[in-house]
Amino acid sequence: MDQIVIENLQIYAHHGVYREENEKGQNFYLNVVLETDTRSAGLLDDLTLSTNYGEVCRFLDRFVKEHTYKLIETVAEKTAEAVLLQFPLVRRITLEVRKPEAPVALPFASLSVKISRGWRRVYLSGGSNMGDRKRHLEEAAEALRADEKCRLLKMSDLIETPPYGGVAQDDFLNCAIELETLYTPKMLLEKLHEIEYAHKRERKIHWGPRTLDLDILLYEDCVMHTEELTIPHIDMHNRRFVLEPLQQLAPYAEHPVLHKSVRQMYAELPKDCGSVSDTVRRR
Ligand code: A4P
Ligand code: MG
Repeated sequence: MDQIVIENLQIYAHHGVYREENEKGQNFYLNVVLETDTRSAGLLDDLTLSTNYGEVCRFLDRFVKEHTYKLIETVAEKTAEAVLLQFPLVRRITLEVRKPEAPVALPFASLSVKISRGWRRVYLSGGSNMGDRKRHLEEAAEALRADEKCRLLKMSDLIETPPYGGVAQDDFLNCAIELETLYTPKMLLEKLHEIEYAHKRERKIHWGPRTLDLDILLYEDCVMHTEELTIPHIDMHNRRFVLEPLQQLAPYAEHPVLHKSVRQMYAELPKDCGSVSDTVRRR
């Protein structure tokens, strides 16, 4: 990815653990690398197709002056997030916050924290088989759209599917959702649980009926397994109700463990594995 680079932007601000630092202030220096596609702007010589580095500098100056944090870790974290939210063409930011006048009673050249943050491409699966199923799924998408740390890119058709997993229950309405997010996988799971609970989701029977179920299928090419979260979703490759809508959005997305495309996993499903009965168009 192309880069716009800002070196040693000097900002007088008041961050620090000590009271004197908050009262008197000191110089901070920011090194910034913005990852963004500059090709069209470059070819057409058109600033509106790029990110104006002057605006970024003024934004950084204002943001770092207006807030007071104890840690430069926090300055970096909050500032990186603010830039990603403010400048939509920036995909990723690497930000170093230097504090060369830090009160350390020893000789040193500089002290800094350097972090890298960015938008992550994620695929979710949505399912409902209680109440107004269509409304639950559409409101879940709305809730994600309303969250500034998520950009909902695409939603598949809603498809009617027979229950999978051996529990006798009503048919489901399922969909897949593509989004970009600033959340980590764990934070995203918390957000999804929050949306599920807002839809009176109760966790009673494993694989049982539910007003709303939101699962993380893929999170970039992340592979992780903890007590509360497995990515890619542990059973996605066996589920027609997952792969059919996902195939609509991302046929060539790759499962980072099986190294198969969504299209290939879908083609390899056994014929009798929960065939899809109907498709409910969303609009
Ligand atoms: N968890 C681990 N990995 C993930 C992940 N990648 N995404 C943990 C989301 N959650 C993940 O999930 C239990 C816990 O799994 C979460 O708290 C999280 O920490 P749950 O949805 O609360 O519980 P559950 O539904 O009882 O179990 P499970 O295994 O999540 O069920 P599924 O896999 O969600 O399947 N048939 C059709 N046709 N359509 C459906 O949508 N859904 C299910 C439920 C069964 N049959 C279905 C459908
Ligand atoms: Mg779930």
